[in-house]
Amino acid sequence: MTDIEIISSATCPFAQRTRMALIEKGLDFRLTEISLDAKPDWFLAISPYGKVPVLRHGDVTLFESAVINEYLEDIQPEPALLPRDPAARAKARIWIDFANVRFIPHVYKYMLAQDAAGQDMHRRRLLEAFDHMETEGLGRSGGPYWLGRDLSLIDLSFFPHIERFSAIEHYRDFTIPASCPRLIAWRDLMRQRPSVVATSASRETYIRGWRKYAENTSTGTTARDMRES
Ligand SMILES: N[C@@H](CCC(=O)N[C@@H](CS)C(=O)NCC(=O)O)C(=O)O
Repeated sequence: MTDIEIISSATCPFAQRTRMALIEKGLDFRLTEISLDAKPDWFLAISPYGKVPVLRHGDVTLFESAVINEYLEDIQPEPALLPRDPAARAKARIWIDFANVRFIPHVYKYMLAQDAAGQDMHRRRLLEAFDHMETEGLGRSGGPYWLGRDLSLIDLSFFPHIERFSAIEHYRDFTIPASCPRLIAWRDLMRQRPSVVATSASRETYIRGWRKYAENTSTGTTARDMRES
């Protein structure tokens, strides 16, 4: 029996990052799914923000998907998902920060916004982010992955939310623009990876899951944090 456990909720994109990293590294893990609508007390005791994913590994308990993925990189360096060179490693972390701070929040805020002005603003921010990702990310590396030939934690950080644009398109009639062909080719290549196949759900499932954001009815901490930030 494996001693790594991931606590997730069905189709959480942040937990998907971590599940993909575990699969890419060939690490066995146990998946425990909880309902975010009825968070168990044992979960609240180990998740200070009330969010999944949480990783338990022996006596180590961690939260925040980007931090968990770096921990996995440290305990299982092969296959490497970050460059070894310190400067290249730092630059990779800048992209992961970009995903967390400058891209993903606009996805949620765009969905939560119920008025045209709010939606327009976050749609514009997403278009700027897509342009930056296309030219400065995949454009500079030459692809097919974010850092070139090999998959990295950057690809894992962006992919789950890129994949959820099928639901965003359903609710907001907006998706990755045709002016980003590298991004579209990257998404299609990522979809073929076993780590994606094993952790993905159908478009219908994503549409069901994102209704609470699209209609701004979510009572969860993710929506609350996005409304307040
Ligand atoms: N920054 C966190 C975000 C995690 C997150 O927002 N998870 C969502 C599920 S996808 C959650 O658990 N939300 C709790 C809630 O909405 O009550 C990470 O990267 O792990």
